[in-house]
Amino acid sequence: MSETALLSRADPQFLADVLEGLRGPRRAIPARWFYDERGSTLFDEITRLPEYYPTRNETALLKNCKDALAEQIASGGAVIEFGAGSATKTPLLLEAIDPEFYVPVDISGDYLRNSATVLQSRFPDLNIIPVEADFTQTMVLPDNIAYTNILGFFPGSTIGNFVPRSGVDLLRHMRATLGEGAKLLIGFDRIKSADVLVPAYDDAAGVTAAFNLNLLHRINRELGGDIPVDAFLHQIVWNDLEARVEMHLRCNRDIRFSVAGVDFSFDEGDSIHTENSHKYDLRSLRLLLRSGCWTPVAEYSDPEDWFTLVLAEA
Ligand code: AVI
Repeated sequence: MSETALLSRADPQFLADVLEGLRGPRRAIPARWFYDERGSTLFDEITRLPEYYPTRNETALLKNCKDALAEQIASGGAVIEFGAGSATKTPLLLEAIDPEFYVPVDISGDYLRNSATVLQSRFPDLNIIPVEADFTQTMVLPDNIAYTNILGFFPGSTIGNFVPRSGVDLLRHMRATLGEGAKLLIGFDRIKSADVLVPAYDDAAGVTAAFNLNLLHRINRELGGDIPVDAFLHQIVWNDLEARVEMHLRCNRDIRFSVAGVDFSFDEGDSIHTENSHKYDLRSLRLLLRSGCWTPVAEYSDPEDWFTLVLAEA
């Protein structure tokens, strides 16, 4: 396929973010572009790695606080999940609170519809209404659902992938989408020793490295790039000041390459910042929620205080 034909099919926002992000001196590409088909498969693998505790701990926490959640949240309402839903965590919530409607919202339509089909076979009586939309913006919910007892569900500590200012905006958009009287159940990964945090993002099997490097393969494939992927190394930094794990792609030699006909040159040691994963203490997560117009009403943490689920009210 010619470069013009390839670029005419490319996502214009991806192209703009990459061209802007590769310009120095502080190179950075938004983490949302990790999730093409290969990236989503690799992320699924990450969630099963021995070093990646967040999924395991949050799942165990959901199991343990099922009864407490059922006391706080009336059954027969609607669950709006921000994201396509996980095969393990979503069923636990649905079993606990028995809603009438389940509305998963995700930008990736195929992924969304596939997981909705799997879930429907497990919950045949549940009304599942997948919505293909960008949940980082305020959106209109489908008009055929009951607007009483709305619960937003945002697990996985995905909030941590947003810098605090964007996290506040995101929470405010969720508040506007869900409306007055809604509740939100949201997961936060807690601050802990760098000896635990760093391996969770730099696993021995190299799956997270492949996930990070896949971004460069995606750029080459979708934007007609010729980045020498083998010149980049996966690098993890615990940034204590910002309380976040950072992922970078560090260049190990001087290189030149082009993307969409634009030339770039990198020196040895230059890097591209590809992801932030913020971690929280109780004060910082409460402050974030309040700044986002949500009032925390209950907090559930695991025995190690590694992960916290917060129920908040609009
Ligand atoms: C999706 N998100 C919450 C993951 C995280 O832990 O920040 C993404 C991830 N990146 C590398 N490993 C997992």
